[in-house]
Amino acid sequence: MSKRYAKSIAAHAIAKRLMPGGVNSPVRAYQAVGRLPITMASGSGCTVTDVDGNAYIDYVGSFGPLIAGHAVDEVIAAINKAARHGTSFGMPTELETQLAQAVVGAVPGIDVVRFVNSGTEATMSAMRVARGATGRSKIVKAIGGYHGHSDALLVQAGSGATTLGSPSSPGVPEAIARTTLLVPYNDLSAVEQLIAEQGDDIAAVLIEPIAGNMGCVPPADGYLEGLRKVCDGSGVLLIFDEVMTGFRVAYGGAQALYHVKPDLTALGKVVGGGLPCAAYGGRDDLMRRVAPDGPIYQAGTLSGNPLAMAAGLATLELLQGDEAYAQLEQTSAHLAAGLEKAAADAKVGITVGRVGSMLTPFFTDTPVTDYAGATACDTEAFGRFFCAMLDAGVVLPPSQFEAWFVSLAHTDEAIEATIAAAAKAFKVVAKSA
Ligand code: KE4
Repeated sequence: MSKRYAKSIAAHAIAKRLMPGGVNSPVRAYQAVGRLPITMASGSGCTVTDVDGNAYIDYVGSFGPLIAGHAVDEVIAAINKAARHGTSFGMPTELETQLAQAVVGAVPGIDVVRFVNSGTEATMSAMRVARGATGRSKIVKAIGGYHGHSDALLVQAGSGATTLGSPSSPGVPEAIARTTLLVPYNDLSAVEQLIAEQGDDIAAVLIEPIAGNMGCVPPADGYLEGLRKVCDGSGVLLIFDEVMTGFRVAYGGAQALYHVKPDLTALGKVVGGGLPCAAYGGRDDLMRRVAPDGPIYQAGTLSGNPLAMAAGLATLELLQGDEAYAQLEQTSAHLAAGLEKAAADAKVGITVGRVGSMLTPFFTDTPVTDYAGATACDTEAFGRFFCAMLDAGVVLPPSQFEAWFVSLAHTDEAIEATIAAAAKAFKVVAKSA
């Protein structure tokens, strides 16, 4: 790495001594793209600046929360106002009620909601509600689906075609992993077969309605409707993990976009406007089982904290009305088309998976519909593309298996500059192929 990144290199060397990988979440260590991470100093709109003073058009967007952009005036003002009245009480505030009203009003499948502090907590709690309500223990998830790092969900497909989960991390007990069953994403018949065979032991199907953690993979036509139908016929609950898609692909999330209502929903990222906030919610009869209304326990010191509530409310305010999503669609479609043309001109094979303002250029000639398709991509080529884009002042999520995020702050100029940088980066990839 040149002197362009000298201060990031120095910062990382200190951080590494104090924190695993020098980071607080593994993906930030840049291991998937084979280089040292850059350290951020500030963000504004669609741009971030690192500690060396290098500016970048940003498509990480904090991995989803910053749908309005960095340091947006309305969000910062709301946080400042809330902070002046105190940061946390351990007692209810009206800000929680206001954000709860917004969530219940926006998300079709949520009658009752509980705020937590991360997407991991949201999916873990939704799973507990499903298990508590059904008295069943097994959970079905998609191979390549990511729902945070709770034990039952750090599970990978077992060897061969078995659906039995095995731990994807040391520290996850086999006994817990075995309660998780794995199916290929977009394979409805695999879910139907599992439920036919083991339905009486299955509490829920937990799915990203649009996969975002194998790269962005849309649901196949009829897939979500089929999941709804097979769950209805067997007493298995349907949980949509909308931590990434909630308020991202539509104001009501993917369930509003595809008109399929789950029994429980996990939310995160956008709902907290960049502060630690997530939520789970669902049918009234299910959520009334959560303490203190019912016996299913879940709690959190900073759950519903006023600053995150204020940031979430200010962000959702900016998403009111169709124009926000129309703008996100126009900007993102412009980017996707530009990437496809630039890759074709450089004779680099990509296919773009996109729903609204979340998208992934897959380095493969064939459309990606599941995790097997995603892992067949040329990740080396992605790594070279990533590094060339970074040097050109465009920062991407540092893995082929992540989604890029476009915000309301991405101007047409920023998109055109990104496409121009991509045209050169694809040529670098083609040359080194
Ligand atoms: P958190 O616990 O990281 O807030 O949320 C976990 C989670 C749950 N469900 C979905 C669909 C998610 O995408 C996530 C987290 N997404 C990753 C990005 N792939 C967060 C980035 C990171 O791990 O640092």
